[in-house]
Amino acid sequence: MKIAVTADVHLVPGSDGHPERLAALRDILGRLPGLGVEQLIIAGDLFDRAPQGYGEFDALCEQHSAITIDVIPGNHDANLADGHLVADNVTVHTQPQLVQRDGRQVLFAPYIKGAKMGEVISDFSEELEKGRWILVGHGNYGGGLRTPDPREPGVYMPLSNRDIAHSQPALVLLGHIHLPTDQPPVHYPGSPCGLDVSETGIRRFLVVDTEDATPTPHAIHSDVIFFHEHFVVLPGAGECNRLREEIPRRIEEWSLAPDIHQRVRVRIEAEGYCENREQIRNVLAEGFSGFTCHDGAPRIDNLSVNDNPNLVKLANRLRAQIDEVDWKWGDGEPQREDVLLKALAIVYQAELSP
Ligand SMILES: [Mn+2]
Repeated sequence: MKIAVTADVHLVPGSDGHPERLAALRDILGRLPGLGVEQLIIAGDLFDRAPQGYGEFDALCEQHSAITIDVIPGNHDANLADGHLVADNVTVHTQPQLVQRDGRQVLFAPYIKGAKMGEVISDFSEELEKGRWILVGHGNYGGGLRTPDPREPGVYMPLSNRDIAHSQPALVLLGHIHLPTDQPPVHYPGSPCGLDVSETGIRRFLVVDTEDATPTPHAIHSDVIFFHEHFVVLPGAGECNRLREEIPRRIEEWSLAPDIHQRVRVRIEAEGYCENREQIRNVLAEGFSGFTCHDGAPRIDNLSVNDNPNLVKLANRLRAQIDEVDWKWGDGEPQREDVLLKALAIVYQAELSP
C-alpha cells in the first residue's frame, strides 16, 4: 500500500486567501490515483488558523472521495477538530492514536502545546513494534535545523535523537519545517507551495510504500514557484558583463521546463559596490525578463557607487583570494559571498573614515 504525505499547506479561506495553496493540494490529490495511492496524510498546519469553516477544502476532498485523508493539527491549527471539516473521507486526529495501515503501525501524534514528542511515544511504547512503526507528527527534530525556520522561532513539540534511538521507528514523517528536509529516518515533506519568497524552488510531496517504509519524493505542479537570486557586485569595467554571464547560470540551476516559467516569482537582489547602479539594475531586469519579478523591480538598496580605481583593484584582488579559499561554506556557516561582503565593507569603510 502507498500513502502520500504533505504538511504545512497553511490554507487561508476567502477570496484573497492564497488560492495557490489550495491549488497545490488539488495537484497532489489529482496525481494520487495515477500513482496508485489511496491515502493522504496531512501532518499539521493544513490551515493557517483554526478553527474555521472552509468550504473550498471540503469540496476538494469530496471531489476525491476515493482517497482517505488523515489530518493532524499543527501549531497553527492546534484547535482543529473533526467536526470542522464536513467531507466524509477526512479524519482529524485530535488525540494521539495508533492505527494499522497494511499491517504497519502508524502513530498519529497531533501537535500538543508544551508537550514533547517523546512523551506521546512513551504512552504507546509497550504496543509499538520496534523497527517497523511509523510516526506522523508536527514539530522540531533534534535541536531544530542549524538554519532555523524564520517563520517559526522557538521549539515546538520536539523529537530528540534519544526518542528515536529508544522507540526505533522505521520512519518519521513530520510537519512544521517548511523546507523539504531528509534526515533519515526523519523526513519533512515541506510546504507544498511556497508561502512567501523565502520558500523557494519546486516543492514536493512524499509517497511512502508500507512494504519497506521508504519515502519517494514527487514534484508538485504549483501555480507559484518562488526564487530568490542575490548577487554580490564588484566595481570595475566588467561589472555588467560578469552579471550577464552569471544570470543564465542561476536560471539554469532552477531546472525548470520552459512551460512553467510563467509561474516563477523571483526576488532579484544586488549588493556590493559598482560604478553605475542604473546599468546594474537594467542588466538584472533584462536578464530575468522572462519571469515575474517579485518586487516589481530588482532590489538594489544595498548597492553603492564607488569608482575609486585603487579600491576597485583591491576589491577584485580580494575576491580572487576569497574564491581560492576552501572553507566549509554554508550549512550554518557563512557563505562565500557573506565573507566577500564583509571584506568589501572593510575596504570601502576605510576610504570613508578620515
Ligand atoms: Mn507550518
